[in-house]
Amino acid sequence: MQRGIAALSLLGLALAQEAHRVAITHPFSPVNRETNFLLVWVLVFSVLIFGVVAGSLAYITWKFRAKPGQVGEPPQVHGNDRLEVIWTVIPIVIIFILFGLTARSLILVNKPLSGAMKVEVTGYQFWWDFHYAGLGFRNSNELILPAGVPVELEVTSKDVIHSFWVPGLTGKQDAIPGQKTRIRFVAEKPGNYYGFCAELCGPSHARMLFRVIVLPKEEFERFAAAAQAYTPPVADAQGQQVFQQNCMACHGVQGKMPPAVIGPELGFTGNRVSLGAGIVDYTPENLKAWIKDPASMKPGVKMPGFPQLSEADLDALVRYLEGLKVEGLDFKALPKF
Ligand code: HEC
Ligand SMILES: [Cu+2]
Repeated sequence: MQRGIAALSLLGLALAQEAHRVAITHPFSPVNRETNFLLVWVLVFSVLIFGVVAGSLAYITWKFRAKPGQVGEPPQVHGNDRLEVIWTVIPIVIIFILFGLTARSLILVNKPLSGAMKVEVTGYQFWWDFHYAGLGFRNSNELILPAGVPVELEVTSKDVIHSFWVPGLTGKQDAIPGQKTRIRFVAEKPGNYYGFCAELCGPSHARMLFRVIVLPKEEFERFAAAAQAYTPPVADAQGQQVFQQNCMACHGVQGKMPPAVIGPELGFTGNRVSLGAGIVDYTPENLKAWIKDPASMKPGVKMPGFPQLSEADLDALVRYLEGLKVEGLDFKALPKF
């Protein structure tokens, strides 16, 4: 019993600590503030309607209860024109107010942002690719953005329908094969934001997460410049060889991309805060465990495991991947939202 209570309170604590990941009540962009504004008004009217309906029901039940000594049915009331007009007009007024507020929000949220930075977002089972066509580089599973700069994401999918969602920054947008949907927002505060796939897309849908890394503008510009001029460092020659023999067919390393995009871009692995499309923190241990047996971390994953690699080869490979980074940037220090 006591154990159960302890476990439950631990669970409660954990949930409270992680709640921020899905709480749209902590808006960090004008789009989310708009959604939040709407949420409050819908809630106000819902509470009001619930109060009036439940309250009058309770009152009427009490007022017209059977009195002592009463026999048979009490006098019946048939219709009340004034009351009926009132309870028709009030809901119509409420609907018009909510319609007006919603239309206003929709227009604001969908307004094109001038000078927006464009990023192509592609959903795959079960990861995300981010292509900065204008800047000439790619990253996967971690969308790196400048704070205070409008961005426009062009969202699509290469297999089934996914949905791009960053609760702290923006609403959901479907990623549909063969179609481009747009999502626009300004991330105001630097931080590490949790993102989710919000459309059931297969066995590891729940593990198709991602991160949005919002950097101060100067820091983003430094990263983008370094990414454009990037020559992947070779921290371990043996590791590079193992990579070329086993991984290059599916994984790109900036510029040296495979002919078709099959797996995530690994060019900035050493800068990562997460792995496996946001399911675990980035650490050399998790990286090694992933390469050995990704399916144990992510059921249904489309990457084969590499249990045949020797420990020495694995360690060399991890050292090589760790070295793939832009120096002088630490995304792990960013606050998490
Ligand atoms: C047959 C294609 C294929 C091969 C070969 C392959 N991978 Fe992958 N890899 C994938 C796919 C697909 C994913 C995305 C899995 C997911 O998250 O659903 C992935 C994910 C990863 C990730 C996580 C990336 C991230 O953004 O979180 C790492 C790291 C990785 N692979 C490393 C390797 C290494 C190292 C090798 C070689 C030993 C390798 N992969 C071989 C297809 C492949
Ligand atoms: Cu998905």
